[in-house]
Amino acid sequence: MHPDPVPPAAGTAGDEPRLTVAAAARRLGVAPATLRTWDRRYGMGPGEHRPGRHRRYSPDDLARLELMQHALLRGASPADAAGYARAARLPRPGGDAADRPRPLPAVPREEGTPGPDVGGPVLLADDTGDGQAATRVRVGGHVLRLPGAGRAARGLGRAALALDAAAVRGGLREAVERGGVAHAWDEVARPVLVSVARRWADSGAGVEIEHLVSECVIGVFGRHAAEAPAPVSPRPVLLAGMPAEQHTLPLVVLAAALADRRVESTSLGSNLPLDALVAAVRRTAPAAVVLWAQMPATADVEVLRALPRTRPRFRTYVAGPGWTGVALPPRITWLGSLRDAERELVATVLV
Ligand code: B12
Repeated sequence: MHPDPVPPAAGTAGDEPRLTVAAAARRLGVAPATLRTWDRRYGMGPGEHRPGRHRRYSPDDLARLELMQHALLRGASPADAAGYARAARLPRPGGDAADRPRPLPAVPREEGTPGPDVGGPVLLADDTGDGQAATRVRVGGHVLRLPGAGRAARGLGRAALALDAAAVRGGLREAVERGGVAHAWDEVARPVLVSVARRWADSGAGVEIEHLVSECVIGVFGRHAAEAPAPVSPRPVLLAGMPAEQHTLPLVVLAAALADRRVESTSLGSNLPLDALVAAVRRTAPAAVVLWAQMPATADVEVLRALPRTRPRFRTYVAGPGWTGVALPPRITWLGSLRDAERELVATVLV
C-alpha cells in the first residue's frame, strides 16, 4: 500500500506532495512515535511549519530521514546519524541520478514484493517450502521470519532487530491504540516474539532481542493497564507465574485487557514461591486466580492442590503451554488464548 500523499497546501510548490507523520512513518517503515522522537530530540522534523497547520514532511525532509535511517542501521548513534543527514547535500530534481543518496526502499506495496537490497530494512518474499509465502524482515545481516505477518508486526520486527527500543514501544503503543490489546498482542507482538525465539533456537543468536521486546511489552501493556479507567469489579483477579516460572508476558497483557473491561487484577509477576502465592490468595480475596506455566517443568498440579480454601470462594485457572497434557484436578479450567481468558474472566468476575 502506498503511504497517503497529502495534497499540497495552497501556496506551496504544487508538485511536492507532503506527508503526515503517519504516512511518512509508513514510508520509512518506522513507528510515528519514532519520527516524533527524531524531531524532538534531533531536530529531524518537517523543515517548514506553517501556523495553524499540521506539520508535514516534504520530499527533502524524507530524503534526510532516509539518510539518518541508513546511518543508524550502519551503527551510528542517533545524534551522529541526524547530524550526518542534516549536513548532507541533497540532489536537486533533474540532477544526475548517480549523485543522489540511495533511498531506502519503502515498505513493499504487496506482501511478497521484494525490495532492492541496499542494506537497510527490507522485506523479502520467501518460499517456506509448504507453498506458503513467508515474510522475512531483515536489518543489516539479521533476518527474522514472520510468516503471514501484517505490516505492524513487520515494522515491530525491524525495530526489534535494530534493538531500537523507542521504535518497539512506539509500534506496540500504536498497535494497541489502533486495534486494542488483543490485536496488539496476538497479531503484532506475539508473532515477533515467536520468531525471535525460533531464531534463537536455530542459531543461538538474539537473546538480547528477546529481552528488549519483553521489556517493551511489559512497559507498554503495563502502562496501558495503569492508565485504564477505575475498575468496577467487586474482587480482583490474581495473576501469577508458577513457582520457578520466568515467563509471564501473557499475564501482563491479560492485565491490560482486563483493565480495559474495568476488571481489577493483582499481578505478582514471575517465579512466585508457593507460600507467597498462598499468602496472596488469603490476603486479596480474589474472584479468580490465574497461574501461568510456560515450561512443562513448572506446571505442577501440587501447587494447585495447595491453594487455600477461602470465603468467598475463588475460581482457579491455569494457562500457558506448560500445562499441555497435564491432568488437572477437578474444577480447574485451562485458558487457551488471551481472548478466551478475557471473556471467561470477565464473566466470572463481573457477575
Ligand atoms: C519472552 C521469552 C522469554 C523472556 C521472558 C520475559 C517475561 N518476563 O516473561 C526471557 C528473556 C526472560 C526468557 C528467558 C528464557 N527463555 Co524464554 N521465551 C520467551 C518467548 C520468546 C515468549 C514467551 C511468551 O511470552 N510466550 C507467549 C506467546 C508469545 O507464545 P505461546 O505461549 O506459544 O502462545 C500460545 C499460548 O500460550 C496462547 N497464548 C498466547 N498468549 C496468551 C495469553 C493468555 C492470557 C492466554 C491464556 C493464552 C495465551 O496462545 C498461543 C498459541 O496456543 C518464548 C518463545 C515462545 N514461542 O513462546 C521463549 C521460550 C519460552 N524460552 C525458552 C527458553 C529456553 C528460555 C531460557 C531458558 C533461555 C533463553 N532463551 O534465554 C531463558 C530462561 C527462562 C527460565 N529460567 O525459565 C524456550 C522454552 C523451550 C522449552 N519449552 O523448554 C522458548 C520456547 C524459546 C525457544 N524457542 O526455545 N524467555
